[in-house]
Amino acid sequence: MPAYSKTSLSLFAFAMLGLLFGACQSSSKKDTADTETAATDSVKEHSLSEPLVRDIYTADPSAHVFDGKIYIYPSHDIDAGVKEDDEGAHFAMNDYHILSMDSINGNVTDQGIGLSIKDIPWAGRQLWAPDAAYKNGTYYLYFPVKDKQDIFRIGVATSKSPSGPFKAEPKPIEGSYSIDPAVFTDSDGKSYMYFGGIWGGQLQRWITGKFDPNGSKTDLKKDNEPALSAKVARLSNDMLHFDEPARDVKIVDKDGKPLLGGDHDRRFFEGSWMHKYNGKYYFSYSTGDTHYLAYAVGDSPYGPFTYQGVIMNPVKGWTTHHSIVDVNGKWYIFYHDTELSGKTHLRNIKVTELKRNPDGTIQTIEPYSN
Ligand code: FUB
Repeated sequence: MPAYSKTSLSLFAFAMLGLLFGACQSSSKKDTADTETAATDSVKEHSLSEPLVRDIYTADPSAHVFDGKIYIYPSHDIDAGVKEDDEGAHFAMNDYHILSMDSINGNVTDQGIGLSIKDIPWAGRQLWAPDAAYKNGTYYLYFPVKDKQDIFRIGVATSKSPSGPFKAEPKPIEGSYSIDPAVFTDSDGKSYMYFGGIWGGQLQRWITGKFDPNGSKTDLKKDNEPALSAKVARLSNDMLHFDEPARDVKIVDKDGKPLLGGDHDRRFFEGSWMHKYNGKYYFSYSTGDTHYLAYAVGDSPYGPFTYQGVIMNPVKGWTTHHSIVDVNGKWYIFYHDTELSGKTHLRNIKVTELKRNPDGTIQTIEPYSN
């Protein structure tokens, strides 16, 4: 989850602004700010949807319907003054604000801080994309954060209310690593956690099953080998542990062949999500450095999943991360871009309808008009 600028945005306005930005690099801070304002104005004009929240920066929205209300569990982006690097050090978030809405077009209520890094006993730095789940009267907040050795682990915190505050368990979930937990509960009541992210998310450092401190900081660059997979593990009945060792989430092409590491437009990078539609399991994810939200479909929560296509074309900003939720029989995708700030690490969440074709395939969303 690094900080390169996106190459695939095609809007003419963005290209022009890029030239302008290049020409202004040696100018004052004010000139840069003016350019960013112009950039965000252009995004605003062409955007499919509006930012849901404007007074704080939010990203990585995991949305759920709990008790008939929509709850959103996003990252809370801040400008911590940390220098940008390939591993996303500048994404230095410290807490989560939980948001709620009575309906998709309704007002958004900020329920306040649901969990702070200072209240997680084992945490070091960088509170990244969370998710939430409900079971037997308790709400669970799952979160990735680097431990004191600077290794990403996944923790869990509990509350009796979907809006928190949440209390963190004293240790990370045993057997967990990397980032971006997404918890899916199947119709039979069993819950599964999907997780993992390459580059800054450290998944490539776990290929042997143990953390390799000298491992690659970015991709493995093994283009002709099967791509790194997201992981999935069934959760225990108390939702606090893995019930089994994590397995690979295999994504294959239409001929049943695994997607390769060099297939950057289609292979998994980060930001897993799972939803079920008409008995099929839809695994969706970000392709990272090519900035697509893509999906693959399978017959079991474990897969294998056959690649189907793109759910959303690239948004403004390096990262792209989403969730898909059924609200009263209509499906929505929550996502983020950088409309408000024009800066990679200061994002804002959005929502739009997800439409399907009669055969269940998802129609590709274009987040900006030309
Ligand atoms: O918000 C930090 C990271 O950026 C998330 O964990 C990734 O999915 C990307 O959106």
